[in-house]
Amino acid sequence: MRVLILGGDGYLGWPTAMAFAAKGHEVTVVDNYLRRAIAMETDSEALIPTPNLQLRAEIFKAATGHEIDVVIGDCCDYDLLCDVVHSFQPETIIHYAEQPSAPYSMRDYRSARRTLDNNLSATFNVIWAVMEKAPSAHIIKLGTMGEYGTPNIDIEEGWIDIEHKGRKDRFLFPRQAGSLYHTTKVLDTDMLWFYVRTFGLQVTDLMQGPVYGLRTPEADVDPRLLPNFHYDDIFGTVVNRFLTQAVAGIPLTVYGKGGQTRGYLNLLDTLQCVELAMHNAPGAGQLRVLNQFTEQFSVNDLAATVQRVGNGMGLKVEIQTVDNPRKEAEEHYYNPAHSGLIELGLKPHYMTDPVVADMLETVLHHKDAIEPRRVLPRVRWKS
Ligand code: USQ
Repeated sequence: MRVLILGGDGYLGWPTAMAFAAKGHEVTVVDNYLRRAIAMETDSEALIPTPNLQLRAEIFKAATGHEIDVVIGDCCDYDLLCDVVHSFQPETIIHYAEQPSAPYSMRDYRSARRTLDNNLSATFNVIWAVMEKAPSAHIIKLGTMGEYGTPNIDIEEGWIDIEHKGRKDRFLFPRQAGSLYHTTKVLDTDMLWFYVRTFGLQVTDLMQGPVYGLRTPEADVDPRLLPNFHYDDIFGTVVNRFLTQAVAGIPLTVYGKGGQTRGYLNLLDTLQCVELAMHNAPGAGQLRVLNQFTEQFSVNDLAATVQRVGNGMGLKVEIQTVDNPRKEAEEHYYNPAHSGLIELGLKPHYMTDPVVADMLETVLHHKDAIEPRRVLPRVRWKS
């Protein structure tokens, strides 16, 4: 298949590009290095330096013989995106091209504005580029489980049947996000659903939980092919942060009571899920929503796991309670459905102790590069 990956420099974009190229697909990636720029501006650079996209594509080709075409450009530039879609004629477009950090979106006016403008413009341009240049392309959009928030009822897979005053209808599941970043994903979903039902696009919206991990079979070929791995408060997700803190001897930063529960998944499973979505396109005029995670933990559960495994490896892992910089429920009901991807064939990689130990080993190789000043939260939701 011809696969266009938007946001190909990202934590998910680059491993996806390699995995798909290695399977023989024709892959083009687009990225404007927004995350790298924000990381530099906010002193949040990744633990492991990653070469730029062109260089990584060259290293990958030399090691495996597979090509990845690289376009450096901004998906908010409609002419650029249209040109790429027109000339490449993708059958699948995987849209990761968004500012992915909740804390960055809550930092100040400029960061909020940039998140809103980037995320909504990119999605709007993808929709229009498909309608104008490749109307049968399947858009796979990376959404987030955070769109749903933490309601006091079971979370369904995208849709809910509601009976009201004796009549029934089906609606997108109610969503109440906890950051502006997550809210942009809610708005993306609404916009996609409008264009799907009105103009017959075909879209899969993946509601993904926090992802952890580094290693993929393709990255094992050369360490320069590893995905970017952040441990800072802006781009680092909780598992990657705890692993790095454990290695650096910094007590694990549990925000508030630590009962915040989310659905997590291994990077390897993100790759599987996106591939399953690609091979099971929903058909014209359909918005399919899949909840993309494999197991759920509270922050306290995660801290205990990293502490147990880290101590078993001779690290001295402590846990601290940090005043929660976010506005979120710290103890709550959480029961989201997630059978759709399993039914499509997902074989989960669970967070076993050996998996955690392997990630700690990788981080240990980069221990000297850890900058403790990037660890404690620098952005607060409330003043
Ligand atoms: N947390 C801590 N300590 C930390 C960091 C985080 O207790 O040092 C807590 C947070 O308060 C939150 C939970 O861990 O309750 C998850 O935080 P996170 O930073 O790992 O995840 P989040 O900000 O929600 O965002 C990440 C990705 C985002 C993706 C989302 C999926 O950055 O792109 O959409 O995970 S989800 O969380 O399901 O919305």
